[in-house]
Amino acid sequence: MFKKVLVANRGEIALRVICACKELGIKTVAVFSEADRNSLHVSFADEAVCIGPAKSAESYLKVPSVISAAEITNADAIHPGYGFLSENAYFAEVCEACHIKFIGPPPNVIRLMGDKARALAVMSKAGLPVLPGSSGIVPSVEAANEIAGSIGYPVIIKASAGGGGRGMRIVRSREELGTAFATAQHEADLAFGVADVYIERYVERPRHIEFQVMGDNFGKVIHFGERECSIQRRHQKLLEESPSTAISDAIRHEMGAKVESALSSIGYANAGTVEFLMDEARNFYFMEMNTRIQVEHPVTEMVTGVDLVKLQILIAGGSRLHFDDHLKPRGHAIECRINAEDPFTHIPSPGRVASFNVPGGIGVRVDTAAHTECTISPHYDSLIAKLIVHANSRPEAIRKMERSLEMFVIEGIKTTIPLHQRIMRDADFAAGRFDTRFMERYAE
Ligand code: MV4
Repeated sequence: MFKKVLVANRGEIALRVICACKELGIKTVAVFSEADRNSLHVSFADEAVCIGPAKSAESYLKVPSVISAAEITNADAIHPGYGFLSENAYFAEVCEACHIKFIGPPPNVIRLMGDKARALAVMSKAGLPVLPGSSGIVPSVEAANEIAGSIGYPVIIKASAGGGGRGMRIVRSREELGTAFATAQHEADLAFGVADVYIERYVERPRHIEFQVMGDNFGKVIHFGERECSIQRRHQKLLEESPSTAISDAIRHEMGAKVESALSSIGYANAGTVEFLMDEARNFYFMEMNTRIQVEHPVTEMVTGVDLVKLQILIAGGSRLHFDDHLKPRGHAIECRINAEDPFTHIPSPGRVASFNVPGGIGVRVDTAAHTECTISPHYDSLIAKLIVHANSRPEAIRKMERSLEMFVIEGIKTTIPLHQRIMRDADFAAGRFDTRFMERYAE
């Protein structure tokens, strides 16, 4: 096993990885920017290296600085967390070249999944259901016209280098297609430096359901069930839960088996998430794959009882997956993302946290690196805590979340706590009646 792991991240996820290392008896190295000198991930790591100024591009995103920190401290592996360098295939290659284990999938798999059009084609061939579409990049407006005509309107144009909702265009008629195609290509080029786009049938009111997977380096891939992520706003998830109210044991079993076989056929290893759209008839369509541990991984941990971050480290160190074929989810877990922002305008609210009091009790988990008197920096994303509850049933989990939100006291900055309190009291949410447009009702 590794002797020392460098954690190439900050905030709650850096602390989460440090916790996993401590439990495995592995030493840790934190890296930090000048803005994060007094952060908890720095205090709790065995060693810490300053890698640059506050700006991410000059610190957490800077490959030579992170690699140098690993070399200097003699770390034998790097855990990238989520965001920053976690899905950078080049970074994973540099780690490999420097004989530092990258705790994640192989670089070629990261690169494949980063190319959304290619990922779709490969996953379709590997047996996952996909929407009718261009099956690859659309070279011209003439080709776009022909494809859209044969799929039928509405269609959606997506940037192949995109993901997470950036660079998409919905097209409702033939008349709109020419302009939409040109605009989509232009926006893709501006945002990602690659103009490639693809087309698929547009699903009006989808749910976003994703499967957690883990693969070892011996060809075995296991799924850990699904997460329901439809409660989001502007492509930012607000709340996630597992299991989804829209999935039966039979469907989970069927989709899980498809996901496992598709991923083992491409040599997938380590943690990953396969995202699906579900339409109103409850058909699944593969959308994209994330090749990292995700923000919302704790809901899966709570219902499966598996520490996914420890498992990532063990697998990267050469361990085999040795689970019985079917992990059955136990009870119900919900996660609320507590962001430092105005709950109703979505404007960031960085600053000094005057007081910070976390809820506790049975089935209540708080993943955070915040504390009383800490400062939320405007330089990074606004997530300050994840509040996760686990109970025997969904109604009990909702009640537990309500009381935990009430007992979560954060003063000095605005947070999304009041927004989550409204969702917990929503009759449609309680009934499991929602899709990705659920939050539009709170728009005013
Ligand atoms: C779609 C779609 C409807 N039809 N694709 C948004 C994020 C990006 N990964 C893909 N997205 C969507 N793709 C087709 N063919 C609707 C969305 C979408 C969405 C998806 C998941 C979660 C929230 C969403 C919010 C708006 C649109």
